Amino acid sequence: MSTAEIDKLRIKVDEIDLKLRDMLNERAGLVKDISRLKKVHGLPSFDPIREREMLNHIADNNEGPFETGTLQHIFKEIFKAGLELQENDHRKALLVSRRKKAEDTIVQVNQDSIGDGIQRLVAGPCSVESYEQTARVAESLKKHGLALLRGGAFKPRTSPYDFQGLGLEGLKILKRVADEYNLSVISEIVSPKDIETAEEYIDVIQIGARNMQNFELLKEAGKSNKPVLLKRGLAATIEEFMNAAEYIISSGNENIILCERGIRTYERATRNTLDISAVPILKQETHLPVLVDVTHSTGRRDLLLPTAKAALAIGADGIMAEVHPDPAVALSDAAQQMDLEQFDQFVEQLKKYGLHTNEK
Ligand SMILES: [Mn+2]
Repeated sequence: MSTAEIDKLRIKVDEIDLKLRDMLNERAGLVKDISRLKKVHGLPSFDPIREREMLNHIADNNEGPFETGTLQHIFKEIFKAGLELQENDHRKALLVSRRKKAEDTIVQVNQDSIGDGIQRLVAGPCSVESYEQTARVAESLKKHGLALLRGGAFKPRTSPYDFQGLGLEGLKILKRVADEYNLSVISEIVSPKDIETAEEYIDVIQIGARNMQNFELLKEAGKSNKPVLLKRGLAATIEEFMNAAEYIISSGNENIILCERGIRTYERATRNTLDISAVPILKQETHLPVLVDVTHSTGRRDLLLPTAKAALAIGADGIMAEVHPDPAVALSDAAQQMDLEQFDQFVEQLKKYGLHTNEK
């Protein structure tokens, strides 16, 4: 066989490849049509019985030279690609996605806005323990020109025997302190039935890591007129995190702030592993502002400043950190809260790296 003959055959192979390409794309178009109709009828995208029929159909009429098993393997890949295409379509349709809305969502919290390109700090005690304790932290925030106070009233704790928070009493303390110091308050709500009450006392409803997939709570927060700060679950993928936010936005509330707070890995040097790359991914994939909680991701006081710097450098819309007048006696998270002096240094250092404060 001369090389001219090889060239001729190769041209034919190339032609067939192009035909295969066009046919695969034509097939993908049909799969998408089926997917659309399935959605209308509420049917699942994957149908194993139908796939078995398709594989049998390929085996029935196979005359070779490919063995049936080889062909079935190739077609299985084609089926899989079709399924992925349907799932990509669903992702594209997410209301939180950048594809759905190109411009950044700016969440207004009283006089401050989150997501406007200015990097802010949200700080406060892990738990609200008393008026005096909360007021002392508020005073420190005020001194630095910070306006966003966090504080836990309802505390979902790992152990049922740990301090569970002051509940409504805690919300009342937060409200009093916020009014006295002209601050906005962010506090976690753990039960759908408390959302309405919370609206009277706080400015931002926090949904904590352990409740990221509490879908009834997400839906209820979605009906609220208050912004929602949603923390990433401790074992949640970015896709699951986005879908949790989707529950809120699809219930009518688009004022959502995402918060990366570390994920559980095999590493024990830190309490969790701060997934710093989640910040630019979430900024690319969604139009929502993203905060980094340096306290719960590290669980270590000595890592608060370096991780906060990293968060500012990578483009987070803000940082969240815990501060307590006397961390040693704190009723929760004693090991990683800063005292007021450490907090002063923390803020001063971060200002050099772009942190915004209203200080003159
Ligand atoms: Mn805490």
